[in-house]
Amino acid sequence: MFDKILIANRGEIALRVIRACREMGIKSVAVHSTADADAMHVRMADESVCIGPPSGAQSYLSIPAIISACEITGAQAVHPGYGFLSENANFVQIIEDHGLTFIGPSAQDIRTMGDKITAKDTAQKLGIPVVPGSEGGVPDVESARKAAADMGYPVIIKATAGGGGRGMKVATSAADIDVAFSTARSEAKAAFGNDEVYMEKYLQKPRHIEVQVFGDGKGNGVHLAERDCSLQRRHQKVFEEAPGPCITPEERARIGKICADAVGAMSYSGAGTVEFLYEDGEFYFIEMNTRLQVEHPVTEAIFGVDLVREQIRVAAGLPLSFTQDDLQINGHSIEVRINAEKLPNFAPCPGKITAYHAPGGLGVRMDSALYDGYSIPPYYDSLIGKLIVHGRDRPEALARLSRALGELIVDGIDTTVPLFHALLAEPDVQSGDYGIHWLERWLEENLGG
Ligand code: MV4
Repeated sequence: MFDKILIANRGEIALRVIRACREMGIKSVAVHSTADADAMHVRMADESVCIGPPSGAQSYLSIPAIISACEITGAQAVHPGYGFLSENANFVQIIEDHGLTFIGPSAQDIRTMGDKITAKDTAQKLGIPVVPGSEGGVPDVESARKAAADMGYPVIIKATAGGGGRGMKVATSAADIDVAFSTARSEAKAAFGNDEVYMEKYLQKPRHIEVQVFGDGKGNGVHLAERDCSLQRRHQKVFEEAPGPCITPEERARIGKICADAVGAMSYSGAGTVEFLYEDGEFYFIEMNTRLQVEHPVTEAIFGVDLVREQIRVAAGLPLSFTQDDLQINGHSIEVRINAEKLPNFAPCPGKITAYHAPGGLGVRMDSALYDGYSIPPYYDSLIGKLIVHGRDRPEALARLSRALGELIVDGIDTTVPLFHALLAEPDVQSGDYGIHWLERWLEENLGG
Protein backbone atom coordinates (compact mmCIF):
# COMPACT_ATOMS: atom_id res chain seq x y z
CA MET A 1 0.00 0.00 0.00
CA PHE A 2 1.08 3.57 -0.64
CA ASP A 3 2.54 5.67 2.22
CA LYS A 4 1.61 8.98 0.65
CA ILE A 5 -0.87 10.13 -2.00
CA LEU A 6 -0.96 13.48 -3.77
CA ILE A 7 -4.39 14.85 -4.63
CA ALA A 8 -4.34 16.78 -7.90
CA ASN A 9 -7.55 18.66 -7.20
CA ARG A 10 -9.28 21.13 -4.88
CA GLY A 11 -12.56 21.72 -3.07
CA GLU A 12 -14.89 19.04 -1.76
CA ILE A 13 -13.41 16.22 -3.85
CA ALA A 14 -9.93 16.89 -2.47
CA LEU A 15 -11.39 16.57 1.06
CA ARG A 16 -13.18 13.40 0.01
CA VAL A 17 -9.86 11.79 -1.02
CA ILE A 18 -7.96 13.09 2.04
CA ARG A 19 -10.62 11.49 4.27
CA ALA A 20 -10.23 8.10 2.58
CA CYS A 21 -6.44 8.35 2.86
CA ARG A 22 -6.63 9.15 6.57
CA GLU A 23 -8.88 6.18 7.31
CA MET A 24 -6.41 3.95 5.43
CA GLY A 25 -3.38 5.33 7.30
CA ILE A 26 -2.00 6.99 4.15
CA LYS A 27 -0.45 10.46 4.29
CA SER A 28 -2.00 13.06 1.99
CA VAL A 29 -0.45 15.89 -0.01
CA ALA A 30 -2.59 18.81 -1.18
CA VAL A 31 -1.60 20.96 -4.12
CA HIS A 32 -3.00 24.45 -4.52
CA SER A 33 -2.89 27.61 -6.57
CA THR A 34 -1.99 30.94 -4.96
CA ALA A 35 -5.74 31.71 -4.90
CA ASP A 36 -6.34 28.60 -2.76
CA ALA A 37 -3.70 29.18 -0.05
CA ASP A 38 -6.53 29.43 2.54
CA ALA A 39 -8.61 26.60 1.11
CA MET A 40 -9.86 23.77 3.34
CA HIS A 41 -8.11 21.04 1.35
CA VAL A 42 -4.76 22.70 2.15
CA ARG A 43 -5.65 22.83 5.85
CA MET A 44 -6.90 19.26 5.99
CA ALA A 45 -4.04 17.52 4.15
CA ASP A 46 -0.89 16.41 5.95
CA GLU A 47 1.27 18.53 3.61
CA SER A 48 0.72 21.03 0.84
CA VAL A 49 2.58 22.44 -2.13
CA CYS A 50 1.77 25.64 -4.01
CA ILE A 51 1.84 24.76 -7.71
CA GLY A 52 1.10 28.01 -9.50
CA PRO A 53 -1.03 31.10 -10.08
CA PRO A 54 -4.85 31.16 -9.86
CA SER A 55 -5.77 30.02 -13.35
CA GLY A 56 -6.47 26.31 -13.53
CA ALA A 57 -4.36 26.02 -16.68
CA GLN A 58 -1.29 27.14 -14.72
CA SER A 59 -1.96 25.18 -11.53
CA TYR A 60 -4.37 22.22 -11.26
CA LEU A 61 -3.86 21.45 -14.96
CA SER A 62 -0.08 21.91 -14.95
CA ILE A 63 1.44 18.46 -15.38
CA PRO A 64 5.05 19.57 -14.70
CA ALA A 65 3.98 21.36 -11.49
CA ILE A 66 2.12 18.29 -10.23
CA ILE A 67 4.97 15.89 -11.06
CA SER A 68 7.39 18.26 -9.27
CA ALA A 69 5.10 18.30 -6.21
CA CYS A 70 5.23 14.48 -6.14
CA GLU A 71 9.01 14.53 -6.30
CA ILE A 72 9.35 17.19 -3.58
CA THR A 73 7.02 15.39 -1.17
CA GLY A 74 7.79 11.77 -2.01
CA ALA A 75 4.18 11.00 -2.90
CA GLN A 76 3.96 7.64 -4.68
CA ALA A 77 0.53 7.94 -6.22
CA VAL A 78 -1.77 10.64 -7.59
CA HIS A 79 -5.53 10.80 -7.16
CA PRO A 80 -6.97 13.15 -9.82
CA GLY A 81 -10.50 13.62 -8.39
CA TYR A 82 -12.93 14.63 -11.15
CA GLY A 83 -12.48 17.30 -13.83
CA PHE A 84 -9.00 18.80 -14.29
CA LEU A 85 -6.58 15.97 -15.28
CA SER A 86 -8.83 13.06 -14.33
CA GLU A 87 -9.43 11.87 -17.91
CA ASN A 88 -6.15 13.01 -19.47
CA ALA A 89 -4.39 9.94 -20.91
CA ASN A 90 -1.21 11.94 -21.51
CA PHE A 91 -1.06 12.82 -17.79
CA VAL A 92 -1.41 9.14 -16.86
CA GLN A 93 1.42 8.23 -19.22
CA ILE A 94 3.71 10.91 -17.73
CA ILE A 95 2.89 9.82 -14.15
CA GLU A 96 3.83 6.25 -15.03
CA ASP A 97 7.00 7.38 -16.83
CA HIS A 98 8.06 8.97 -13.52
CA GLY A 99 7.59 5.71 -11.62
CA LEU A 100 4.43 6.99 -9.94
CA THR A 101 0.95 5.41 -9.84
CA PHE A 102 -2.17 7.01 -11.26
CA ILE A 103 -5.22 6.16 -9.16
CA GLY A 104 -7.54 5.36 -12.03
CA PRO A 105 -7.68 3.36 -15.25
CA SER A 106 -4.87 2.86 -17.76
CA ALA A 107 -3.93 5.58 -20.25
CA GLN A 108 -5.16 3.24 -22.97
CA ASP A 109 -8.63 2.78 -21.46
CA ILE A 110 -8.95 6.54 -20.91
CA ARG A 111 -7.96 7.16 -24.54
CA THR A 112 -10.40 4.53 -25.84
CA MET A 113 -13.33 6.06 -23.97
CA GLY A 114 -12.25 9.66 -24.69
CA ASP A 115 -12.84 9.12 -28.40
CA LYS A 116 -16.61 8.66 -28.53
CA ILE A 117 -16.65 6.65 -31.78
CA THR A 118 -14.05 4.22 -30.44
CA ALA A 119 -15.88 4.11 -27.11
CA LYS A 120 -19.16 3.18 -28.75
CA ASP A 121 -17.52 0.60 -31.00
CA THR A 122 -15.73 -0.93 -27.99
CA ALA A 123 -18.94 -0.99 -25.95
CA GLN A 124 -20.85 -2.66 -28.78
CA LYS A 125 -18.18 -5.34 -29.22
CA LEU A 126 -18.38 -6.01 -25.47
CA GLY A 127 -22.12 -6.67 -25.71
CA ILE A 128 -23.39 -3.34 -24.39
CA PRO A 129 -26.54 -2.11 -26.19
CA VAL A 130 -25.80 1.13 -28.07
CA VAL A 131 -27.95 3.81 -29.74
CA PRO A 132 -28.59 2.87 -33.38
CA GLY A 133 -26.46 5.05 -35.61
CA SER A 134 -23.69 5.41 -38.15
CA GLU A 135 -20.97 2.79 -38.27
CA GLY A 136 -18.06 4.91 -37.12
CA GLY A 137 -17.44 8.42 -38.42
CA VAL A 138 -19.50 10.23 -41.05
CA PRO A 139 -17.00 11.79 -43.50
CA ASP A 140 -19.20 14.02 -45.67
CA VAL A 141 -22.70 15.41 -46.09
CA GLU A 142 -23.71 12.75 -48.65
CA SER A 143 -22.89 10.02 -46.12
CA ALA A 144 -24.79 12.00 -43.48
CA ARG A 145 -27.89 12.19 -45.71
CA LYS A 146 -27.72 8.49 -46.43
CA ALA A 147 -27.19 7.53 -42.77
CA ALA A 148 -30.12 9.72 -41.71
CA ALA A 149 -32.40 8.29 -44.38
CA ASP A 150 -31.44 4.75 -43.28
CA MET A 151 -32.08 5.27 -39.56
CA GLY A 152 -34.97 7.73 -39.95
CA TYR A 153 -35.32 11.27 -38.60
CA PRO A 154 -34.79 12.85 -36.12
CA VAL A 155 -31.03 12.24 -35.92
CA ILE A 156 -28.26 13.70 -33.79
CA ILE A 157 -24.75 14.55 -34.98
CA LYS A 158 -22.04 14.32 -32.33
CA ALA A 159 -18.32 15.12 -32.23
CA THR A 160 -16.11 12.11 -31.55
CA ALA A 161 -13.87 14.34 -29.42
CA GLY A 162 -16.91 15.80 -27.62
CA GLY A 163 -18.88 14.22 -24.83
CA GLY A 164 -20.89 15.60 -21.97
CA GLY A 165 -23.15 17.40 -24.42
CA ARG A 166 -20.55 19.53 -26.19
CA GLY A 167 -20.72 19.68 -29.98
CA MET A 168 -24.10 18.10 -30.74
CA LYS A 169 -26.64 19.05 -33.44
CA VAL A 170 -30.11 17.64 -34.01
CA ALA A 171 -31.63 17.33 -37.50
CA THR A 172 -35.42 16.92 -37.43
CA SER A 173 -35.86 16.32 -41.15
CA ALA A 174 -33.91 16.04 -44.43
CA ALA A 175 -34.24 19.83 -44.77
CA ASP A 176 -31.97 20.30 -41.71
CA ILE A 177 -29.24 17.79 -42.43
CA ASP A 178 -26.84 19.90 -44.54
CA VAL A 179 -26.73 22.77 -42.02
CA ALA A 180 -26.64 20.45 -38.99
CA PHE A 181 -23.78 18.43 -40.45
CA SER A 182 -21.60 21.37 -41.47
CA THR A 183 -22.26 23.26 -38.19
CA ALA A 184 -21.46 20.17 -36.12
CA ARG A 185 -18.22 19.69 -38.06
CA SER A 186 -16.99 23.25 -37.82
CA GLU A 187 -17.95 23.55 -34.14
CA ALA A 188 -16.11 20.30 -33.42
CA LYS A 189 -13.04 21.59 -35.25
CA ALA A 190 -13.11 24.88 -33.32
CA ALA A 191 -13.78 23.32 -29.91
CA PHE A 192 -11.64 20.19 -30.02
CA GLY A 193 -9.30 20.56 -33.00
CA ASN A 194 -10.91 17.41 -34.40
CA ASP A 195 -13.81 17.64 -36.85
CA GLU A 196 -14.74 13.98 -36.92
CA VAL A 197 -18.45 13.45 -36.24
CA TYR A 198 -20.81 10.48 -35.98
CA MET A 199 -24.57 10.12 -36.08
CA GLU A 200 -27.27 8.51 -33.99
CA LYS A 201 -31.01 8.16 -33.95
CA TYR A 202 -32.20 11.05 -31.75
CA LEU A 203 -34.12 9.78 -28.72
CA GLN A 204 -36.79 12.33 -27.85
CA LYS A 205 -37.76 11.66 -24.25
CA PRO A 206 -35.11 9.52 -22.57
CA ARG A 207 -33.83 9.46 -19.01
CA HIS A 208 -30.12 9.65 -18.20
CA ILE A 209 -29.23 6.43 -16.41
CA GLU A 210 -25.62 5.64 -15.55
CA VAL A 211 -24.24 2.37 -14.22
CA GLN A 212 -21.42 2.52 -11.67
CA VAL A 213 -18.78 -0.10 -12.42
CA PHE A 214 -15.50 -1.13 -10.87
CA GLY A 215 -12.70 -3.22 -12.29
CA ASP A 216 -9.83 -4.76 -10.34
CA GLY A 217 -7.45 -4.50 -13.31
CA LYS A 218 -7.12 -8.31 -13.32
CA GLY A 219 -10.18 -9.24 -15.32
CA ASN A 220 -12.84 -8.98 -12.62
CA GLY A 221 -15.65 -6.44 -12.90
CA VAL A 222 -18.57 -5.59 -10.64
CA HIS A 223 -21.45 -3.13 -10.89
CA LEU A 224 -23.01 -0.98 -8.20
CA ALA A 225 -26.39 -0.43 -9.84
CA GLU A 226 -27.39 2.83 -11.47
CA ARG A 227 -27.95 6.50 -10.81
CA ASP A 228 -30.64 8.57 -12.47
CA CYS A 229 -29.18 11.96 -13.38
CA SER A 230 -31.91 13.20 -15.71
CA LEU A 231 -32.39 16.53 -13.93
CA GLN A 232 -29.82 18.64 -15.74
CA ARG A 233 -29.49 22.22 -16.94
CA ARG A 234 -27.24 22.87 -19.95
CA HIS A 235 -25.63 19.45 -19.43
CA GLN A 236 -24.87 20.23 -15.79
CA LYS A 237 -26.44 17.77 -13.39
CA VAL A 238 -28.21 19.32 -10.43
CA PHE A 239 -30.07 16.43 -8.72
CA GLU A 240 -29.01 12.77 -8.79
CA GLU A 241 -30.41 9.67 -7.17
CA ALA A 242 -29.75 5.98 -6.69
CA PRO A 243 -31.22 3.59 -7.46
CA GLY A 244 -33.04 4.86 -10.56
CA PRO A 245 -36.71 5.31 -9.62
CA CYS A 246 -37.92 3.77 -12.89
CA ILE A 247 -35.55 0.79 -13.11
CA THR A 248 -36.87 -2.63 -12.08
CA PRO A 249 -34.69 -5.13 -10.18
CA GLU A 250 -34.68 -7.34 -13.30
CA GLU A 251 -33.53 -4.50 -15.58
CA ARG A 252 -30.87 -3.53 -13.02
CA ALA A 253 -29.50 -7.05 -12.79
CA ARG A 254 -29.44 -7.45 -16.57
CA ILE A 255 -27.76 -4.15 -17.53
CA GLY A 256 -25.52 -4.33 -14.46
CA LYS A 257 -24.19 -7.75 -15.44
CA ILE A 258 -23.59 -6.61 -19.02
CA CYS A 259 -21.53 -3.65 -17.76
CA ALA A 260 -19.66 -5.65 -15.11
CA ASP A 261 -18.75 -8.32 -17.65
CA ALA A 262 -17.58 -5.64 -20.09
CA VAL A 263 -15.20 -3.99 -17.60
CA GLY A 264 -13.95 -7.43 -16.64
CA ALA A 265 -13.28 -8.27 -20.31
CA MET A 266 -11.36 -4.99 -20.69
CA SER A 267 -9.33 -5.74 -17.52
CA TYR A 268 -10.44 -2.26 -16.59
CA SER A 269 -8.92 -0.86 -13.41
CA GLY A 270 -10.79 1.31 -10.92
CA ALA A 271 -14.05 3.22 -10.99
CA GLY A 272 -16.01 3.88 -14.15
CA THR A 273 -19.47 4.96 -15.22
CA VAL A 274 -21.31 3.56 -18.21
CA GLU A 275 -23.79 6.20 -19.38
CA PHE A 276 -27.06 5.26 -21.03
CA LEU A 277 -30.12 6.91 -22.39
CA TYR A 278 -33.14 4.94 -21.20
CA GLU A 279 -36.40 5.05 -23.12
CA ASP A 280 -39.38 2.68 -23.26
CA GLY A 281 -37.64 0.06 -21.17
CA GLU A 282 -34.46 -0.03 -23.30
CA PHE A 283 -30.90 1.04 -22.44
CA TYR A 284 -28.78 2.75 -25.10
CA PHE A 285 -25.07 3.30 -24.37
CA ILE A 286 -23.81 6.81 -25.13
CA GLU A 287 -20.47 7.23 -23.32
CA MET A 288 -18.24 5.84 -20.60
CA ASN A 289 -16.61 8.08 -17.98
CA THR A 290 -13.29 6.77 -16.72
CA ARG A 291 -13.25 8.71 -13.44
CA LEU A 292 -14.91 8.94 -10.05
CA GLN A 293 -17.97 11.08 -10.59
CA VAL A 294 -19.31 14.04 -8.63
CA GLU A 295 -22.44 12.05 -7.78
CA HIS A 296 -20.65 8.92 -6.51
CA PRO A 297 -21.91 9.47 -2.91
CA VAL A 298 -25.47 8.33 -3.73
CA THR A 299 -24.03 4.97 -4.79
CA GLU A 300 -21.88 4.85 -1.63
CA ALA A 301 -24.99 5.53 0.45
CA ILE A 302 -27.11 2.69 -0.91
CA PHE A 303 -24.28 0.13 -0.86
CA GLY A 304 -22.40 1.30 2.24
CA VAL A 305 -19.04 1.17 0.45
CA ASP A 306 -16.25 3.75 0.19
CA LEU A 307 -15.52 4.05 -3.54
CA VAL A 308 -12.36 6.12 -3.06
CA ARG A 309 -10.95 3.47 -0.74
CA GLU A 310 -11.63 0.87 -3.43
CA GLN A 311 -9.94 3.05 -6.06
CA ILE A 312 -6.83 3.27 -3.88
CA ARG A 313 -6.84 -0.48 -3.14
CA VAL A 314 -7.10 -1.41 -6.81
CA ALA A 315 -4.38 1.08 -7.80
CA ALA A 316 -2.12 -0.53 -5.18
CA GLY A 317 -2.74 -3.97 -6.73
CA LEU A 318 -5.08 -5.22 -3.99
CA PRO A 319 -8.42 -6.88 -4.74
CA LEU A 320 -11.73 -5.10 -4.31
CA SER A 321 -12.97 -5.49 -0.73
CA PHE A 322 -16.31 -6.93 -1.95
CA THR A 323 -17.69 -9.29 -4.59
CA GLN A 324 -20.86 -8.78 -6.64
CA ASP A 325 -22.76 -11.04 -4.22
CA ASP A 326 -21.75 -8.86 -1.25
CA LEU A 327 -23.43 -5.84 -2.84
CA GLN A 328 -27.04 -5.34 -1.77
CA ILE A 329 -28.99 -2.13 -2.22
CA ASN A 330 -30.15 -0.57 1.00
CA GLY A 331 -32.77 2.17 0.63
CA HIS A 332 -32.60 5.25 -1.54
CA SER A 333 -30.21 8.19 -1.81
CA ILE A 334 -30.44 11.64 -3.39
CA GLU A 335 -27.75 14.28 -3.97
CA VAL A 336 -28.28 17.94 -4.77
CA ARG A 337 -25.46 20.14 -6.02
CA ILE A 338 -25.11 23.38 -4.08
CA ASN A 339 -23.56 25.87 -6.50
CA ALA A 340 -22.47 29.45 -5.84
CA GLU A 341 -24.88 30.73 -8.46
CA LYS A 342 -27.64 33.32 -8.59
CA LEU A 343 -31.05 32.33 -9.90
CA PRO A 344 -32.78 32.61 -12.32
CA ASN A 345 -29.81 32.64 -14.69
CA PHE A 346 -27.36 30.58 -12.64
CA ALA A 347 -24.78 33.37 -12.86
CA PRO A 348 -21.62 32.45 -10.91
CA CYS A 349 -21.67 34.14 -7.52
CA PRO A 350 -18.28 33.90 -5.81
CA GLY A 351 -17.62 35.89 -2.62
CA LYS A 352 -17.19 35.71 1.13
CA ILE A 353 -19.17 33.20 3.22
CA THR A 354 -20.34 35.17 6.25
CA ALA A 355 -22.02 32.19 7.92
CA TYR A 356 -21.93 28.45 7.21
CA HIS A 357 -23.83 25.71 8.97
CA ALA A 358 -23.97 22.18 7.57
CA PRO A 359 -27.08 20.08 8.14
CA GLY A 360 -26.77 16.84 10.08
CA GLY A 361 -28.71 14.01 11.64
CA LEU A 362 -29.58 10.51 10.46
CA GLY A 363 -29.00 9.87 6.77
CA VAL A 364 -27.44 13.25 5.99
CA ARG A 365 -24.00 13.80 4.46
CA MET A 366 -22.64 17.20 3.46
CA ASP A 367 -19.52 17.11 1.30
CA SER A 368 -18.16 20.65 1.15
CA ALA A 369 -14.91 22.54 1.59
CA LEU A 370 -16.70 25.65 2.91
CA TYR A 371 -16.08 27.23 6.31
CA ASP A 372 -17.17 30.41 8.07
CA GLY A 373 -15.32 33.38 6.62
CA TYR A 374 -14.05 31.51 3.53
CA SER A 375 -13.87 33.52 0.31
CA ILE A 376 -14.91 31.53 -2.75
CA PRO A 377 -12.41 32.43 -5.48
CA PRO A 378 -13.82 33.33 -8.91
CA TYR A 379 -11.46 31.11 -10.93
CA TYR A 380 -12.99 27.66 -10.61
CA ASP A 381 -16.18 25.63 -10.87
CA SER A 382 -19.18 26.99 -8.94
CA LEU A 383 -19.86 23.72 -7.04
CA ILE A 384 -19.44 24.54 -3.34
CA GLY A 385 -21.12 21.57 -1.75
CA LYS A 386 -23.08 18.38 -2.21
CA LEU A 387 -25.91 17.51 0.12
CA ILE A 388 -26.52 13.77 0.10
CA VAL A 389 -29.39 12.14 1.94
CA HIS A 390 -30.19 8.48 2.50
CA GLY A 391 -33.51 6.99 3.54
CA ARG A 392 -35.11 3.57 3.73
CA ASP A 393 -37.08 4.40 0.61
CA ARG A 394 -37.48 7.26 -1.87
CA PRO A 395 -40.23 9.13 0.03
CA GLU A 396 -38.11 9.07 3.19
CA ALA A 397 -35.08 10.36 1.25
CA LEU A 398 -37.18 13.19 -0.23
CA ALA A 399 -38.52 14.22 3.19
CA ARG A 400 -35.02 14.07 4.63
CA LEU A 401 -33.69 16.21 1.79
CA SER A 402 -36.31 18.86 2.47
CA ARG A 403 -35.52 18.81 6.19
CA ALA A 404 -31.73 18.97 5.63
CA LEU A 405 -31.99 21.82 3.09
CA GLY A 406 -33.91 23.74 5.76
CA GLU A 407 -31.01 23.35 8.19
CA LEU A 408 -28.31 24.42 5.72
CA ILE A 409 -27.00 27.97 6.13
CA VAL A 410 -24.75 29.50 3.46
CA ASP A 411 -24.82 33.28 3.97
CA GLY A 412 -23.01 35.99 2.03
CA ILE A 413 -23.56 34.61 -1.48
CA ASP A 414 -26.41 33.28 -3.61
CA THR A 415 -26.73 29.52 -4.05
CA THR A 416 -28.90 26.98 -5.84
CA VAL A 417 -30.62 26.00 -2.55
CA PRO A 418 -33.90 27.84 -3.39
CA LEU A 419 -34.13 25.80 -6.61
CA PHE A 420 -34.21 22.57 -4.60
CA HIS A 421 -36.91 23.77 -2.23
CA ALA A 422 -39.00 24.61 -5.31
CA LEU A 423 -38.24 21.32 -7.05
CA LEU A 424 -39.24 19.31 -3.98
CA ALA A 425 -42.69 20.92 -4.18
CA GLU A 426 -43.21 19.49 -7.69
CA PRO A 427 -45.42 16.38 -8.03
CA ASP A 428 -43.22 15.09 -10.89
CA VAL A 429 -40.12 15.24 -8.68
CA GLN A 430 -42.00 13.58 -5.81
CA SER A 431 -43.12 10.77 -8.12
CA GLY A 432 -39.84 10.51 -10.04
CA ASP A 433 -41.61 11.24 -13.32
CA TYR A 434 -38.99 13.24 -15.20
CA GLY A 435 -36.72 12.87 -18.24
CA ILE A 436 -33.69 14.77 -19.51
CA HIS A 437 -35.74 17.75 -20.74
CA TRP A 438 -37.95 18.13 -17.66
CA LEU A 439 -35.76 20.64 -15.79
CA GLU A 440 -35.08 23.00 -18.72
CA ARG A 441 -38.80 23.15 -19.38
CA TRP A 442 -39.63 23.71 -15.70
CA LEU A 443 -37.05 26.51 -15.48
CA GLU A 444 -38.58 28.23 -18.49
CA GLU A 445 -42.07 27.99 -17.06
CA ASN A 446 -41.16 28.88 -13.48
CA LEU A 447 -38.12 31.14 -13.54
CA GLY A 448 -38.30 32.41 -17.10
CA GLY A 449 -34.57 31.65 -17.25
C1 MV4 B 1 -28.39 12.02 -27.11
C2 MV4 B 1 -29.69 12.53 -26.92
C3 MV4 B 1 -30.71 11.98 -27.67
N1 MV4 B 1 -30.44 11.01 -28.57
N2 MV4 B 1 -28.19 11.05 -28.03
C4 MV4 B 1 -26.15 14.98 -24.08
C5 MV4 B 1 -24.94 14.72 -23.29
C6 MV4 B 1 -24.23 13.62 -23.95
N3 MV4 B 1 -23.65 12.78 -22.94
C7 MV4 B 1 -25.26 12.93 -24.75
N4 MV4 B 1 -26.40 13.78 -24.79
C8 MV4 B 1 -27.52 13.43 -25.47
N5 MV4 B 1 -27.35 12.46 -26.40
C9 MV4 B 1 -29.20 10.57 -28.73
N6 MV4 B 1 -28.97 9.62 -29.63
C10 MV4 B 1 -29.89 13.53 -25.95
C11 MV4 B 1 -28.80 13.99 -25.23
C12 MV4 B 1 -29.10 15.00 -24.24
C13 MV4 B 1 -28.97 14.74 -22.87
C14 MV4 B 1 -28.50 13.53 -22.40
C15 MV4 B 1 -28.37 13.28 -21.06
C16 MV4 B 1 -28.75 14.25 -20.14
C17 MV4 B 1 -29.21 15.47 -20.56
C18 MV4 B 1 -29.34 15.74 -21.94
C19 MV4 B 1 -29.81 16.96 -22.37
C20 MV4 B 1 -29.92 17.20 -23.70
C21 MV4 B 1 -29.57 16.24 -24.65
